Amino acid sequence: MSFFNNLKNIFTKDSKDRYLSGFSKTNEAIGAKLKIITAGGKVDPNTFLEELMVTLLEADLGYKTAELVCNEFEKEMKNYVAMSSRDVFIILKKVLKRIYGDENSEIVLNDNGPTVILLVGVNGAGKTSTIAKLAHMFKKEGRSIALVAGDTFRAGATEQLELWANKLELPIIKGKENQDPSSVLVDGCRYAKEKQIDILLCDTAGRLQTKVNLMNELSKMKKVIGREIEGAPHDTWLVLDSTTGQNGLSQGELFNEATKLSGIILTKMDGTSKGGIVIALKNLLKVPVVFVTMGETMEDLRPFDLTLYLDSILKEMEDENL
Ligand SMILES: Nc1nc2c(ncn2[C@@H]2O[C@H](COP(=O)(O)OP(=O)(O)OP(=O)(O)O)[C@@H](O)[C@H]2O)c(=O)[nH]1
Ligand SMILES: [Mg+2]
Repeated sequence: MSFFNNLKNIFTKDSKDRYLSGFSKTNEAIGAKLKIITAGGKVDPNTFLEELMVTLLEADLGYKTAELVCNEFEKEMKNYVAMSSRDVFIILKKVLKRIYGDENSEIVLNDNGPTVILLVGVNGAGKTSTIAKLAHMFKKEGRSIALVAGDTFRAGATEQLELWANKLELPIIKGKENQDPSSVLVDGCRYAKEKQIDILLCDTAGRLQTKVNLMNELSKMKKVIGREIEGAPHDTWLVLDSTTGQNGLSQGELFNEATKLSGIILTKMDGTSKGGIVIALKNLLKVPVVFVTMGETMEDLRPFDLTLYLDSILKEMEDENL
């Protein structure tokens, strides 16, 4: 079984409830709202599409993706004489699944040495705490892990990661304040090769997607890591705060241009009704969401699972139709 599917099996099999609670605010925004609109079991097609559009926009699917969902929904609607709320539930799930497309979230482990994973994103998105959550998950899965404190810019950033490293009893490779982050990453790669570490998780400083020199710094980091370990970084994940709203799409676009992302980690799902951004990101950027976080403890990370996600954001409607 692939590494990612194995993680899914271990960490999502019995955690449907955690998914549901993590997406409860988005479920309020989509599932509960549509449940009210479709209550009584008869849907007027003329007004429903308008209401669907507003609901999807409020859940942060963004205009383009919400419009696509409504168009696809309208096509499906034609097969129905009168639509019950159960029909709406079934059609919407089918349409969202189709628009999301292939789940395509695989983590390819390096067979010939350490797998290097780089986390990037704007300030405060959740990079450092997500590194701790990932380390905890991968460690539980039986992998050897080391952390690299690649944020040499913000005062206290290294200490923050060090606290997690101590808690998780993991080695940490760090530099001095304001040291070139690329050189710290090189040290990390050399350490990982020497100690035969399975997965090297690299933290980076928060940066605005519009600051060209900071985005170029990321390209440099990727280049130097690639010189140390063939194919590294094997994954570059954008950590995106899901409460940000549509600016998340701009972050996705510009980070993808600068560093060719292999996945997105959506954080802080517990605090937002904007979980619809998952669909928008995949539809517009073609970059899959690989993990979601839904709280501040080490356990609050889950591999992304499309079926569980759709069940979670439409939960209220599903209950109606049991
Ligand atoms: N509620 C909630 N809080 C989260 C989640 N993920 C991260 N946080 C909080 O968000 C804050 C910022 O997280 P960090 O991991 O420090 O973010 P960062 O991207 O490393 O920030 P910089 O290093 O400053 O760029 C912390 O208080 C985290 O505890 C989440 O899933 N849910
Ligand atoms: Mg940080």
